[in-house]
Amino acid sequence: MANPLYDTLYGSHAGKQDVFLHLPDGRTVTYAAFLDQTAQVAHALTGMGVQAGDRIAVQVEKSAEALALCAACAQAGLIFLPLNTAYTVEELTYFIENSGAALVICDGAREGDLTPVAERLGAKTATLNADGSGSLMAQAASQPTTFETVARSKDDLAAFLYTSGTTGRSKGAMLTQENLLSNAQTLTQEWRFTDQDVLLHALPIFHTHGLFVAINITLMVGGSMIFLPKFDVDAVIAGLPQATSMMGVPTFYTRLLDDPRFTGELTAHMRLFVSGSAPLLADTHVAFEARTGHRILERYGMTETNMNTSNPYDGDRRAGTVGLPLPGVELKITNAETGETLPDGEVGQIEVRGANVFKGYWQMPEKTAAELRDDGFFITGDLGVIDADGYVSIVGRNKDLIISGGYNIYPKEVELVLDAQPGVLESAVIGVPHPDFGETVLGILVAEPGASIDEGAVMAAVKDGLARFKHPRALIAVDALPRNTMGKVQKNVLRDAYGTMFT
Ligand code: MCA
Ligand code: AMP
Repeated sequence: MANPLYDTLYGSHAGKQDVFLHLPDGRTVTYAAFLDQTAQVAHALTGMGVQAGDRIAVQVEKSAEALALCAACAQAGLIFLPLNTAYTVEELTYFIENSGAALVICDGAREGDLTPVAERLGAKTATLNADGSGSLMAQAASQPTTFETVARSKDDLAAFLYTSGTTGRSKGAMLTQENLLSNAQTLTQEWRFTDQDVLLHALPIFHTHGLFVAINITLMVGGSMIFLPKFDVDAVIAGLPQATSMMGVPTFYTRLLDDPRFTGELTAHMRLFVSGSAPLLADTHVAFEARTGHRILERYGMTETNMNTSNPYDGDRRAGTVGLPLPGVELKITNAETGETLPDGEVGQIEVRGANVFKGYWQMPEKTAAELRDDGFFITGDLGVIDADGYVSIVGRNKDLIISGGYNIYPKEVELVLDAQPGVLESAVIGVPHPDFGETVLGILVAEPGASIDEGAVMAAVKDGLARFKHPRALIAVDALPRNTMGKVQKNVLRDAYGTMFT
């Protein structure tokens, strides 16, 4: 029975004794051992009563077992729904409810909080801890090491990834097997990956970058990964001499440049550094080359589209640009009001079309229709320009979004929490430049007439409701928010006023 995602990325490595994962404790996991464990996890999952097409919500730390869980979902035809480990119970409740997840897999530390929520919403729970312990692997351990792969087609859904929206409500982006496979195939070729590659993996595995771009490319070619639990400068510096390639957000590269141990000699074995998820400053690009001799390859993607553009592997990697549309991806710049295509050299909204583009937002037909045109073009919300050589530069955003250290924060979601606090009349949340995270979150508050705002209480409420990376790093009280004649808050005025707070 065919299942393109499983067969291509996983089944093709059956029986191989080559190393797939190098783990921080010195252990290695071969492809054969990984696939045995994948089959056991698939049995454990189906033993809990889940069926092909069910959503499996997963909030667990990064581990080899977490990867086996992802692979097991592919083998059993389940929809993998990874969730940021920073999300609060309040945030998770929304994702479980909205997705209609049949099973929630979480860290043991979260079990007490999440089990009642899952039960209320009709989902089962199981645990998976950072060290691989927990009820999921306990059930998997006694299962057979082969599992009959569930038949799926390339148009079947493989994953839901939630992305926040301008209204504050997160949307589940539905990704098919074809979306993931086509992009992995393209990137493998464009970036010249082979089974000799050793990818230093320090990204989280609940987002497209760390989960699909990095891991699926490795699986596509049968390469290996130095699989670090998170980005830690010491661990990355220790791993680089054994690695050939690394993918990261700009913060990874600025943190490495801040360390004198990061030198050309240390990176002599490397052939490729990829950056994405947030703008890489041209200064960082230049400093990186001066220090190491390597030119970072910057690419541009989105949760809804996987990767859209990339600087060339062999040609000119231009600082400040995100390169050229990938083969199979059509990209155009349009007028945001009329939707008309603009000539090269003019700034407009970026639209993309291709096998990489998602199938829409789960149970949100209006939002899908607003962003995904009937002809298949997806309106990214990014503003860009194409130069005479076809290179794309992102020059701004047509969406109110902050990207901090590669994590997206939609100001509306934070504003809704701030506005609900006693004494707060209204708020505006803006992103301001930050030396480490690129941008960081600032909350501007206006008090109700005669009221005073208890900042400690406001921050406590924020902490209860929102993941840490969304928290304002400072709150500023003002008498009134600047507004234009239409009454719209002028965030650019606020950004001008407070833009240098952290630099
Ligand atoms: C951690 N904190 C953050 C962030 N990360 N705050 C704001 N922004 C962040 N990104 C919090 C921590 O909880 C901590 O809070 C404090 O900030 C400082 O933590 P620190 O130890 O410095 O952080 P860290 O644990 O080292 O993490 C920073 C990081 C990490 C390594 C940059 O955020 C990261 O791995 N980012 C990658 C995100 C990513 O993969 N994005 C891809 C999205 P406290 O001080 O209270 O303890 S996919 C995507 O965007 C598309 C498809 C694409 O194109 O790729
Ligand atoms: P997400 O919703 O997490 O998938 O984030 C996607 C957004 O990240 C895009 O719409 C862009 O705004 C931004 N992004 C991704 N890669 C880059 C890049 N190389 N340069 C600038 N912005 C980027």
